[in-house]
Amino acid sequence: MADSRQVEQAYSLARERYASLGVDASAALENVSEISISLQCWQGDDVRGFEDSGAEIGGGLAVTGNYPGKATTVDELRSDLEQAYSLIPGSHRLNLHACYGEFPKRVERDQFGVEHFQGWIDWARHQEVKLDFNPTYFAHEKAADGFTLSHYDAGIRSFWIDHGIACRKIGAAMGKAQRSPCVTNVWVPDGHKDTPADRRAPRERLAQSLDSIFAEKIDSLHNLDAVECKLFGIGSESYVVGSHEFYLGYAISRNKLLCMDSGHFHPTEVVSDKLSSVLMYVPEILLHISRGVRWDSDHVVTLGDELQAIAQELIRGDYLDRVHIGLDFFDASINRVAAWVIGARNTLKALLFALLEPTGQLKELELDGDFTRRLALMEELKSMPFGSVWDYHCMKSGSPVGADWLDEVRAYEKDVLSLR
Ligand code: RNT
Ligand code: ZN
Repeated sequence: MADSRQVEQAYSLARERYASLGVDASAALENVSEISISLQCWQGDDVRGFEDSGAEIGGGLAVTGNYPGKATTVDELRSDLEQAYSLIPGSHRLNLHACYGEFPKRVERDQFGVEHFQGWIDWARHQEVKLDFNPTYFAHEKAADGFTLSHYDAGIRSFWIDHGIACRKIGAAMGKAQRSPCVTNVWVPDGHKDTPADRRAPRERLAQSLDSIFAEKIDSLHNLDAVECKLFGIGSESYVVGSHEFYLGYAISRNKLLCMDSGHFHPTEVVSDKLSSVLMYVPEILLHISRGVRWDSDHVVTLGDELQAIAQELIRGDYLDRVHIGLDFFDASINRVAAWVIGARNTLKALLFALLEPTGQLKELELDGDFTRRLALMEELKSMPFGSVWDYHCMKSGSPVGADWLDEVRAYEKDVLSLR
């Protein structure tokens, strides 16, 4: 267990060091406490959901690993989430997928209603967690050939359009109940494994389908629509209908949020560099913080260069009020609760680190043309006593300090997960 006196002392020294750079560490702590991260429900059960459709996950989403203890019921998933939230400083959101509704019997996706999510809405109110939402366009026989909203068959398209319409209404009901807009994010797997003969028609159909889904005006205090692009998926290596250019254009022309997943671009392309461009033209952004490894986009988020760069952009550009931060990874090879905690704590660490930067000073150096000092200072910042500020933040937020959280996950594993 961390010694609270030591944590306090280390913080007080760190605060002085930051003050000498003109950085107010306690203001940074206040700011980071205000940031909510939307935890992806699907990390808890390997993207299975409770729908019992019998279909394989598909859509190019692949979860590997068979670590014991995954949630198989809604109560288990909620209990795992509660455990995760208790180990992450601050108050955070939950990103639900439509296939995680509570269905008394098989309900078709175009028939999903608020009643199937009332249990989640009640749980969320009780937990003081706010909800975000996603229609589920995969793991279904009508998505088995890899196409949904851009399908050539009008009947299949209209089924998926109706699913999208139903989900927007559910999102709006969540947003209304929680007095905070629910971000409802559309991601479709549509694409071709091999070179298509027609790249144009599916894109035109996707835009039309989306227009039909978004036709009804919904109060933005209740629901915000986001659309998520992707470069390629497993099985859609040659062509993804909803590419970055497609959705960037769509979001700008329809005034929608663009969802940028940090694992959905070319390996040397980075979301951090796109934020300030995209935010010139779209009102708000949804981030799916993820970690790409070679061809896979969904590894547990670590505190790496790109995560830090994204956080720095959000702070340097003063974008926090226009950016919704969600996590998107699924790893079944390690303890699933630990995966959430690691990814969420790292995202918060990156944000706190960025908040502890003397941004004004760096920008001045830049204007003065003193790029030498700009680089020197940026590098020196990396060895400032950031960890002491983070530890203090965890302690003050009633969250475990350092790796102490892992002891709690281990105890939970022994008492709960291993009995499943
Ligand atoms: C898939 C997208 C999408 C999904 C979730 C489960 O490549 O990133 O966000 O991960 O909808
Ligand atoms: Zn994503």
